[in-house]
Amino acid sequence: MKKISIVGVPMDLGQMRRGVDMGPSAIRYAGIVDRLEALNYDIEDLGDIEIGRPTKKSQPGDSNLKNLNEVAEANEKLAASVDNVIQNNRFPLIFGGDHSIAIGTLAGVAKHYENLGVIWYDAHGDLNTSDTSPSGNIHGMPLAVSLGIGHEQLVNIAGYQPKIKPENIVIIGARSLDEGEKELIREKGIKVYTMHEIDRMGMTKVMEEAIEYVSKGTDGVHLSLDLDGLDPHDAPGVGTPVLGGISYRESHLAMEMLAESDILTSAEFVEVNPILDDKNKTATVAVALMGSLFGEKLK
Ligand code: B3U
Ligand code: MN
Ligand code: MN
Repeated sequence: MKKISIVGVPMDLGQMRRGVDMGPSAIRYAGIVDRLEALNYDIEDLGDIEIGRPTKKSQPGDSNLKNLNEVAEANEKLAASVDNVIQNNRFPLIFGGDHSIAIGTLAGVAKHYENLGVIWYDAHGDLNTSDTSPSGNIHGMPLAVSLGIGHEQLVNIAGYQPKIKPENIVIIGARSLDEGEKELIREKGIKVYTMHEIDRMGMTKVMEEAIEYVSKGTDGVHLSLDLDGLDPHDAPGVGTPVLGGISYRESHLAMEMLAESDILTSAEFVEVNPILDDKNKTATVAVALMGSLFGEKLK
């Protein structure tokens, strides 16, 4: 796929640390368009989805979910935009924003596939529901929502559900899973490579297996990369850093292996928070990883 459309989602309402709404700007500032154009892609930057500001109505009485209405509304708009990109035969590349935007991305993408594979690169499982969430933050829920589990307002975005199937998902880099998430992983048989497996097997083997796993029986593969999947040393500008993460080097390798496999049909990079960052390091890391993901080579 040589034509890429960029969509920014400047949303920070799926969690409580302000600043992640500036993620799309930071990634653009770090040079993503030039970087991809240098690889001969036809790049179209569609700009940013408009995000509402929270009001008193944001938390309806029946729900503990924070900013539910605004998050749902933004994700409806994002889903429509992503749907349009794919209808135009272009590759959707989405910049967050907090990870709750994956609800809209997947709603727009999964319409086009019977069996969408998903690679979830993250320190967290993002498999909480209103019942299991310790925080009420929707960025801890998008994977569950996309499986059809969660608040109906989120689950039904774009008018259908579920978006994805548990057997088509692989989580990579997990090291902070809540009890309810672990239960769901067991119940649904979701494939997870925690840091334990990455350390034991090495990233090469993990990615070989993961690529094979998500390609089997699927007709498209989405990469959802949460920058907190990386170690906070390499990606400090994230809202919920967790020690002991995937290194910059391992992440490059993972992106290069994905490039070689040529399986991806859409991708998103989320949770870049320039306010918490060290001189735009995390956005720069995101851009470097996208360089590898889209085929940059050293020789
Ligand atoms: N699992 C916790 C924390 C969390 C999830 N995603 C991030 N943090 N980035 C929660 O609030 O659901
Ligand atoms: Mn996440
Ligand atoms: Mn995370």
